[in-house]
Amino acid sequence: MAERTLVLVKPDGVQRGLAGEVISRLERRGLKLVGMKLMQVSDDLARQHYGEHVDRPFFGGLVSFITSSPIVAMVWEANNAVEIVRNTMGQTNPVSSAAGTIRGDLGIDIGRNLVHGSDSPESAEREVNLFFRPEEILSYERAVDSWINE
Ligand code: DAT
Ligand code: MG
Repeated sequence: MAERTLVLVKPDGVQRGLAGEVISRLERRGLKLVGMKLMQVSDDLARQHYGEHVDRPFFGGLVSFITSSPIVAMVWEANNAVEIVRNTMGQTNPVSSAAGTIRGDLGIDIGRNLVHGSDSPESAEREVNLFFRPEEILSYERAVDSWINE
């Protein structure tokens, strides 16, 4: 099975009307959408999701931001999905993100960087399981698949 990764359009992305833009870029890249929902992140889920950052000075702001307004949570599938999504998003800080990336084209501030993407296959598995039940992730064929993967 191809690799899966968790992508979130964060509250700033949804509020700015950029959820479709993010989805469109990932679709055009060739990844397959296998799970998606609009949701309000609870304080508990936010703390679990960002657990690795609990001791960082920005942790409180990160949790209050991600819980401040709805997000779009998605699971995307491709060979090397984690790395491809990270490259499509750009660097954590939009200031350092290349033009052509989501953050480099659409963002200004590290605390409003529009999207989340898992940083390793291990993180992806943990995060997908935090946000999705198994039955919310679908397997299906696309007619274009053989035009995307040799
Ligand atoms: P990424 O989202 O690129 O995986 P990360 O996991 O290091 O980055 O951090 C999670 C989020 O926390 C990031 O998207 C924005 C915020 N953040 C990271 N470093 C920060 C900093 N120095 N100041 C403020 N917010 C920060
Ligand atoms: Mg991260």
